[in-house]
Amino acid sequence: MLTTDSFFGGAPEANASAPGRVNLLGEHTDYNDGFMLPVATPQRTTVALARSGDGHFHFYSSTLDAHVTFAPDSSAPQGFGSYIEGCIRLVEAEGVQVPPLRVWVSTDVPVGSGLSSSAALEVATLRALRQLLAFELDDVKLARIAQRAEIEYARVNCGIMDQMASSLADEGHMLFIDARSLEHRLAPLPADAEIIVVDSGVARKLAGSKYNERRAECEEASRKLGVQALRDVTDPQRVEGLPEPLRRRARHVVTEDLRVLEALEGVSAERFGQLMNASHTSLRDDYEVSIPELDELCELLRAQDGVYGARLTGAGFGGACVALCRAGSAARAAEAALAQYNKKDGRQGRILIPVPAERKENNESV
Ligand code: NG1
Repeated sequence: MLTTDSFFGGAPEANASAPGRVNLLGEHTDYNDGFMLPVATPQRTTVALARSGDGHFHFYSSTLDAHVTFAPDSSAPQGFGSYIEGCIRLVEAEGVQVPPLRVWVSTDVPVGSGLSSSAALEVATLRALRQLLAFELDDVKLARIAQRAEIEYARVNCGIMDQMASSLADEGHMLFIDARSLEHRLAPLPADAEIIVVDSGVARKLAGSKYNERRAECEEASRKLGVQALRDVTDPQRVEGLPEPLRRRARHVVTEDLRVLEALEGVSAERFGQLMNASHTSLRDDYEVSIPELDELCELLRAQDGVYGARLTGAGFGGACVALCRAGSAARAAEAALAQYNKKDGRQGRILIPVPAERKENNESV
């Protein structure tokens, strides 16, 4: 594994980092122009840069111990390099000249668990490019470019939540995002509460194809209702005349937006937990993006002392659950839930947040 010293032959010229995100409420609402409430993860991705001086791009991921080299008139092979190349090309498209670079990446954001390691990579890359080349780029525009890198270069047709969260959220607050206007503001977490995130250990295999299917269903529901996007439906009764499964898909999105808006008013931790539970039920029954392991993990988390509510977080079909807990009770609640969950053969659930002490010490990527 290469250190920055050995990769750059000295110090890099720029160095930036960005977090992943955990979404507390507002799932599958971003591509419906709706609302969401993510927080930043304590885990971050770091990107260091320097001019390569040899006419080639060289990307190195110390997490994967993988190296990619390509000439400026060709492209990086699909993989971690696509995200970085996408950011570089899109910055060039903004009129900034980017010289051939050496790019070093390291992350402890868990990959494939729904904490947006890809957005963290894009946002950290753009921050490092902004630092090196000293061009003007505000944090919202940065998020938009990061989202385009994901769509056009990594070929994932995502909404804007992950990149907005990585660019603008912090660990101590929820970031309210309006995906249509990109209006955003930090809001306090419920008083005396903290979050835990527990990975189910189930990889998100169907996420890509089912994600696109859900997007198409939402677009069809909007067309039938004569609205630009489901965000424009504020009365859940309006979806009741839609044919199935569009009725249930639209009902999830419309009620989820209402849950976010209620939570934003500053509800108690108990009420916030109820809204999270209702979100999970809606994702499971109406949106059909849960799996039995996530349902079970949420049940086990809710059964622990001090847990106000729990839901799957991210796109679903595997990945992680997030729970809101009384301050000081999160780690113990997660351990107790996992002790039950992992009793079944082959299960490898684990705590992602709060970052377990031994992982913190080793700065271990998970
Ligand atoms: P994750 O869980 O990071 O794959 C996906 C989308 C988001 C959002 C959520 C569902 C990507 C990269 N991101 O998140 O834009 O739509 O699902 O709320 O696909």
